[in-house]
Amino acid sequence: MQGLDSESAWLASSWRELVGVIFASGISAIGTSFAMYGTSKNFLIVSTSRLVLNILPGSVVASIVWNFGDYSLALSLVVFGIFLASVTGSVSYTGFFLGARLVPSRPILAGFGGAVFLMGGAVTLFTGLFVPAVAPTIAGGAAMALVLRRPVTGETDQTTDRRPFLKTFGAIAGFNVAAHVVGLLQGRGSERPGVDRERSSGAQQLQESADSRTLDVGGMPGYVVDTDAFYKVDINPRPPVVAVDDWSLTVTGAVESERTFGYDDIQSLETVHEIKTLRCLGDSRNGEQIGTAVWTGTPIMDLLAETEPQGTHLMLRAVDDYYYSMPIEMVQDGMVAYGMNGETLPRAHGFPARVLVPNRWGKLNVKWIEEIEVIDGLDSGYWEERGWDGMEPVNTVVKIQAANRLSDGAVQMGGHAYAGTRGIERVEISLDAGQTWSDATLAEPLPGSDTWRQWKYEWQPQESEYTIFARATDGTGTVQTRVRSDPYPSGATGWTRYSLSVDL
Ligand SMILES: Nc1nc2c(c(=O)[nH]1)N[C@H]1C(S)=C(S)[C@@H](COP(=O)(O)O)O[C@H]1N2
Ligand SMILES: [Mo]
Repeated sequence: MQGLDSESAWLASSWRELVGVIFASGISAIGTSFAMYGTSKNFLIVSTSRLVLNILPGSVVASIVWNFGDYSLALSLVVFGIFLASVTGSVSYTGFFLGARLVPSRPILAGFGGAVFLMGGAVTLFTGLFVPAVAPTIAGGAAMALVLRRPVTGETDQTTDRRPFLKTFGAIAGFNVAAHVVGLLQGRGSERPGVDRERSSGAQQLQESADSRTLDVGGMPGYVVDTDAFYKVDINPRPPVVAVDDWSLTVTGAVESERTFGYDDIQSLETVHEIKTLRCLGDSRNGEQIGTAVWTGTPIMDLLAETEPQGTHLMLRAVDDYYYSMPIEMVQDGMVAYGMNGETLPRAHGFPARVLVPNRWGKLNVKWIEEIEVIDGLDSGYWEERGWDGMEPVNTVVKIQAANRLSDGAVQMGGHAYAGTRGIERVEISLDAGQTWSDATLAEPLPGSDTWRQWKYEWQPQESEYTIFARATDGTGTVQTRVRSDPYPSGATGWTRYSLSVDL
């Protein structure tokens, strides 16, 4: 009897119990990690998702980031949460089992030790983070020891048998809720500083000039897009939370003197404001991964000049381990931005600071920048490692972003066209699938050399079904190619097609 007792005291006695124990342990580990690190890069889910993205093939990563990134934050947390809880829970159960088997006289203590040892080792091994692994590991191991400690005998009546078990689970659930509250509060603790009035007034002027050039078309993004509506693409399940006091931007590598700039140092350099468009390399012809904002920051060359760079290229590195290398001349007119649309740069867009690179795809505009290394020769970049291409200037594209019916029965379409610093000279619309073309009305260009251009087109419909094409001519006089290609690997090409049904 005694033998059976002590044996069943450290083993789950049914499948249901086993699953419960595994999840209690796994979730406790995640909860503790969240309480300690919020959504910084040491949070177990963040480091695991990074690890998983590093293992998966590039095309899968792209579709996860582009289809699920940011929008289904909750989903990715739940999916990674369940995955991670079952893995860490299983690992600690195995550790517990082995520990208890090795020292049958003290099964709980030895089991706890085994769980912590195995899970701590696994977490450290997989995430490369030792310190952040310790606390969650202990919490996970403790949860397991707690649940498996319940008195179990073969003879006890089921109902009385279950109570301590439920109590323990209740306590663990309570602990996890508390841990999550602490984690949420943590993120809130690191506030973002505001922007002073003088600085925001420069941005305000650009915003007003954009507003004054806006065409009267309902239902499309602004000539300057609202911050909330601005697309987001990143490799993180949640944007990293960076505290300004802990943050700095260091210029290293082939320089006369390395320099580290704090948040205030960067703000004390020359301030510039610029309207600039960003478009993701993964954006499809009429996709929505494009936007234009007023950016505030300091010219990146000013910052580099202080270090007297000796190399020809840069490697930009970010808090989330994202990186891109590029020739220095590509950032000749680039900036380190800390403001967006007159406000402090939002976390999702790279707070405390991001780099803006003119005329190139969004991927080069590294957010949460923390190191600029001066190097000799081109190294690689995050998406290049995953099979993507596209260090070239952006492709020409026309976005059809609104189709309205006016009170006189006319159809009105509108949108934006973008060709980087080449600019947009003409947008044409075909209502007959590309046989004949008419010019759309263009808005006055935005002030700024790397911006999209707004257009609209109106006509009285004669038919109930239209297959519409839109194409642009860039500032060099080149008509956009009609050859259609997918975003992978070097950006979408071709005329934008749009099917429209009209009630006559
Ligand atoms: N650190 C970091 N920078 C990043 C990314 C990222 O995942 N991490 N994504 C890049 C990509 S692919 C694009 S298209 C742009 C998107 O910028 P946005 O989210 O501000 O629109 O940021 C780029 N900079
Ligand atoms: Mo991108």
